[in-house]
Amino acid sequence: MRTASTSSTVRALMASTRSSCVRFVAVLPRQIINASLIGYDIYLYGGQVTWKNEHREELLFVSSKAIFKPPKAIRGGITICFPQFGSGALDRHGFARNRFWSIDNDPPPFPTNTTNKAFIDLILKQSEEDAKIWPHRYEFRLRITLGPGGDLMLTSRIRNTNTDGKSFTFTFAYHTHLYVTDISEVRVEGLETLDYLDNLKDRERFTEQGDAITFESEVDKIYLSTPTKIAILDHERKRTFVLRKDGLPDAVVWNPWDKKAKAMPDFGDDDYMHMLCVEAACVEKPITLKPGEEWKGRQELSVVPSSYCSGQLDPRRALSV
Ligand code: TA6
Repeated sequence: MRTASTSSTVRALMASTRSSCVRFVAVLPRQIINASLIGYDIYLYGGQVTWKNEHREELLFVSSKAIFKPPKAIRGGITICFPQFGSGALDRHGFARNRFWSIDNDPPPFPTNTTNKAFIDLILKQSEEDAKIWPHRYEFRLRITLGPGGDLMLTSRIRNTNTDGKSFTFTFAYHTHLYVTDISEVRVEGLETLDYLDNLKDRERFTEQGDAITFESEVDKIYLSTPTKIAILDHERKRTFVLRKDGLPDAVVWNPWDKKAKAMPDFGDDDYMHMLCVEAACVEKPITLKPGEEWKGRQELSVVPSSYCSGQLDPRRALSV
């Protein structure tokens, strides 16, 4: 792990194995962040990330039945969906989540307005095997950054490196499993009144009604042209996740609820009560890159105390953090 300014502040990057998934435990240097335990785990299989606070509590949900072994992606954390979100010509959610990524030990600097950040770059490129199912050369650079306050930022840079002059097209999502105390006490702010595609109804288009998004049954929606900031309020714990995004116009919201939870072998029967997926995504309008072109998509997560006034959560305060 490096800071944006210098690599000499590397403090801890330990590799361990959990079954056959290589796992890196990255801990921020003490001089960068007071609570040195705030951190994330990175799994090279799928480039998956989990995220903890200063009490070593998981901020992202990881299934109680998660399988830390290929070929499936780990059920939890943040999964990369590329080059296809959902179903289509490729396997569901694309192949990136089912490949081993490598670490770039000498990453290029990105333009950034904050210097006090620690980051690690993962890289995925075309393999011979993938060329048969998706015949495009690309470089996917995933930068995982931990901000001074413990914020988790993922920046994806995907470049078309085709030498045959061909463009390629893809859809994308940061499949983000948030840990929530009790799903029935969760409220999402920032998506109300927007249009969405309902995955439970063959992606039929609807408009969200009402002034609050709460949960009492299965939900699987792709909200379109969403604002760059979404708040997920965990009423029970009085804490709010703030999701900021850039380059990713859509937002997926998913909870399988009880029946589907029971049908998933790597998901505990009651896990649905403690998970909500809110995912910065680009689904409705796929991205096309010509050779040499690069696309960038960023998702940043932070946790703040919820504002709680007279029994009502105040969305304006949550969103202005
Ligand atoms: O992001 C929501 C979603 O596309 C849902 O449709 C749901 O099935 C979920 O992803 C999980 O997909 P997976 O292939 O990981 O089981």
